[in-house]
Amino acid sequence: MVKEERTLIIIKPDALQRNLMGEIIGRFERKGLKIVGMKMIQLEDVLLDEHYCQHKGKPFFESLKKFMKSAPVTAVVLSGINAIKATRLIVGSTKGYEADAGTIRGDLSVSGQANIVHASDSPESAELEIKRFFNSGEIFEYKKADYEFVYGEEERGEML
Ligand code: 3AN
Repeated sequence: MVKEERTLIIIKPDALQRNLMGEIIGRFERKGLKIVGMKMIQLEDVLLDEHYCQHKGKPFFESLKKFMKSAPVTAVVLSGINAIKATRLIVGSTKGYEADAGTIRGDLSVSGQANIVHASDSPESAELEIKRFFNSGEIFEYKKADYEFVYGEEERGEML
């Protein structure tokens, strides 16, 4: 039986301004990940101070916050087997100019700051971040029509 994980992505203001939102969401859909929550949010200091607390005091911190407040972001909860790792692989490493080709950042960004999308980096941060951006009523459970083709029999717990 698959152990589904949930993870959070945040589509950043640069992606909105560059008309890349559909492209980004499409990449996760095509991978087979399931969208179980999605909303636009105008970020403010309180949430950003919490979300980026590990960067507080770094030279780029204020500029990062200004960028993240420059337009609404879209927060998305994705679900699937090993979704946290799969999502980080699709997103690519932090700096667009050195991220692998084929990843979102590698294909669509040349920046260390304007790098299109945030993705939770561990089960612990995924849980915290989903709670930070979503109420339980904003996350949905439903059966997706392609489930039997996205996963094998054993993963679905249907082996005889
Ligand atoms: P990731 O998003 O790959 O997990 P983190 O957590 O190290 O990377 O960085 C969080 C965000 O901070 C990045 N997505 C990026 O927007 C910004 N950032 C990280 N390093 C820099 C930097 N050297 N200069 C400007 N912005 C940065």
